[in-house]
Amino acid sequence: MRWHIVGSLFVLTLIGSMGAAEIYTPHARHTQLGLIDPNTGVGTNIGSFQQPDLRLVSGAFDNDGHFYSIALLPGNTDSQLARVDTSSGEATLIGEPTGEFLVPLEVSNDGTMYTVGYYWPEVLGDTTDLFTVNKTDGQITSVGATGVTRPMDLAFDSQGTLWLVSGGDDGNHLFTLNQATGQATMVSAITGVEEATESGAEIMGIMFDEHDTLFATAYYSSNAEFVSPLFNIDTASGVATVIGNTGFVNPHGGDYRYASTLLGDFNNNGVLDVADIDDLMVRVAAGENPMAYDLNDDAAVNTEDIRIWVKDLANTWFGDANLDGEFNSEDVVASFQAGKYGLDMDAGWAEGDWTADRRFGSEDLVAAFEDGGYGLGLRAAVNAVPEPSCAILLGIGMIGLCRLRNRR
Ligand SMILES: [Ca+2]
Ligand SMILES: [Ca+2]
Ligand SMILES: [Ca+2]
Ligand SMILES: [Ca+2]
Repeated sequence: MRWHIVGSLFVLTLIGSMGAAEIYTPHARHTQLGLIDPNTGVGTNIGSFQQPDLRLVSGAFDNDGHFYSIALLPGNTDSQLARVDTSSGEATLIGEPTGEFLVPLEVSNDGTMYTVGYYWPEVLGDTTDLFTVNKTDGQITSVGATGVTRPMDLAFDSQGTLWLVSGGDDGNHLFTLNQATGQATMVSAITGVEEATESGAEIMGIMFDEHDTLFATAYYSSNAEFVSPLFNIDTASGVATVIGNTGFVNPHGGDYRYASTLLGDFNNNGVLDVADIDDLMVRVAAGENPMAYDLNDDAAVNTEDIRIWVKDLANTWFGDANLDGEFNSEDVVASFQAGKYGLDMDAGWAEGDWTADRRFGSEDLVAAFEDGGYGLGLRAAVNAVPEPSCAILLGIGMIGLCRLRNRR
């Protein structure tokens, strides 16, 4: 009985923390990913970036839930976009180095990624420009000069205003940036950081929550180890107030992840999308049982959870590759266009894997057609579900599948 009570409390605790808002940040002098509870300031380490020669200096959530950072190459010779797995901390470099020295990173609500040049001509950078970043090849395009020489972090507020915090000679100052020209306008000088830290640390990580509360962490520029509190900053006055101690040594950059109240919205972006079902299918294929993915609370993460996500939560059909609620020729065309049919290559939901084995093959088409939604329109509008006829299958050129079905 005692065990049962303890077990139940444990489960309740985990469920209570699911979907909680969290701040993700590089820490341990750019080598580890950690998360900070915005209510208490308490930090929890996630794991190493597993890039021992690189320093990751920033963090930004895209609107699909992916987390990106800027990696500084050895000797500050270059910087490169990276994507970071928020479960493990592992970082993967994207494209090629940019040829500039960059530190801040942020993504707007429409998915545009921004960074700013760090002016350090003796080493590498000779620009203070605001840049947009191509998330596919990591390359940058100038918007215009900010005029701020030591940009440290960027953050969007809920109105779409882009904020910047600076270090160096302009240290502990908040600016807003004109997104058409790049030009910076100083808003306030931050006070209260030195008093709280007695170290001369400066704010180098800023992030807004959905209510436009500005959170911040501080960094100490010398080689000394510095454990930062989480601060709350009043943007108008610049007054910084300590929320609690992160326990993190020299956190830098970082971003706030919104809490989603939508079941199955694993990437916390407010919609059930391909990224969510892909995430769930990867967990099922891996044979892990992470509780956050257990949609029916049976302590297992398996095909039944996938069925619940597709049928009950997303209210659609297996085979609906583009998740528009219908399974039709568009989905079949799109999945084949991904070019992975019959190949030993990783395939996601949009690429034809509807059986969670990370491959697109005839068994996926069988599973999708057996679900019975082909050509019936929105699942939400369908009551009776007739079997798809061989004529439909022949019509889209799946003679093999038709034979296969007839043999059953
Ligand atoms: Ca989602
Ligand atoms: Ca389950
Ligand atoms: Ca569809
Ligand atoms: Ca498959």
